[in-house]
Amino acid sequence: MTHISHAPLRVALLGEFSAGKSTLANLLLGRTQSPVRVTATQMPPLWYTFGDAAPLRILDDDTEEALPEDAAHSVPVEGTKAVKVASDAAILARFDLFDMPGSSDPNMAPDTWDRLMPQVDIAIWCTPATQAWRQSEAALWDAMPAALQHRSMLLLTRIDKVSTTDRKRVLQRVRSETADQFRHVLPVALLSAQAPLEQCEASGLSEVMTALEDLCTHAEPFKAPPRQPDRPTRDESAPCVRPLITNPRRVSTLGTVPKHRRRTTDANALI
Ligand SMILES: Nc1nc2c(ncn2[C@@H]2O[C@H](COP(=O)(O)OP(=O)(O)O)[C@@H](O)[C@H]2O)c(=O)[nH]1
Ligand SMILES: [Mg+2]
Repeated sequence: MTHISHAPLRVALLGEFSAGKSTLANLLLGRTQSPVRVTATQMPPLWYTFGDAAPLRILDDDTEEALPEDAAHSVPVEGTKAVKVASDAAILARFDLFDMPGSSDPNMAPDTWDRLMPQVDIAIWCTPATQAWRQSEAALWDAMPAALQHRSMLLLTRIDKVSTTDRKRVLQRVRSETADQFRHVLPVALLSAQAPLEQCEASGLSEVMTALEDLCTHAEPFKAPPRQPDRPTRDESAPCVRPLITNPRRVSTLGTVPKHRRRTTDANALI
């Protein structure tokens, strides 16, 4: 029996289809492990954890099935709670990472989120800046426990697709609408983050990493995690004191979200 509850911290990437979750997962992992897709596809949650074990399919009843090395991305969604992929990516020494299916994905089993969300310590919600924070997203996030909301951040991805003049406006609107529901609300251009250094500087990823560090520092795991004998290399005694990235390009002080709260409908959610 496997319970997805043993990691010191569990970070979930949430949001609707094509919001940039898998792109961000790959940036955090420092390698392409999550499939980045332009069309809707059925994917169970991908659970990245530190180690070198073979991939596992975690079934709905928590039993495990070993998978061939190359089969992690071709597992049927039906009956699958998550696919657990071990990796030696540095970031996984700090937390386990869940690349979740899109919240709007009609192929996603309705209880996929219900089963995993209670075991998530930190959420990073990705919303495309071009149609940021739709009513469907707000409704889902409203239903999340306040404790999780306060340990989470909202990323306005695809900020590169918004004109410079509109960026401030969309950021202000979303910060206002989500007041007190996220600890950080930040814009990011995830594709630029893969580009040469000058564009990386402008991508916003450095601020995202600083905010993630802050979330890790302030987040206490929901449940005291028992030590896992099969994971001896993770420093579980001090999971949040080392920097998330060894060479952050820029560190900034993050503003607080405004107290005022306003809600718009999908119709006027565009910038
Ligand atoms: N221009 C731009 N494209 C992005 C950004 N983030 C993701 N994309 C693209 O959006 C598409 C969907 O990304 P993906 O990570 O698969 O989204 P997911 O469905 O949320 O996992 C891919 O073609 C990405 O290259 C961004 O910040 N800017
Ligand atoms: Mg994806």
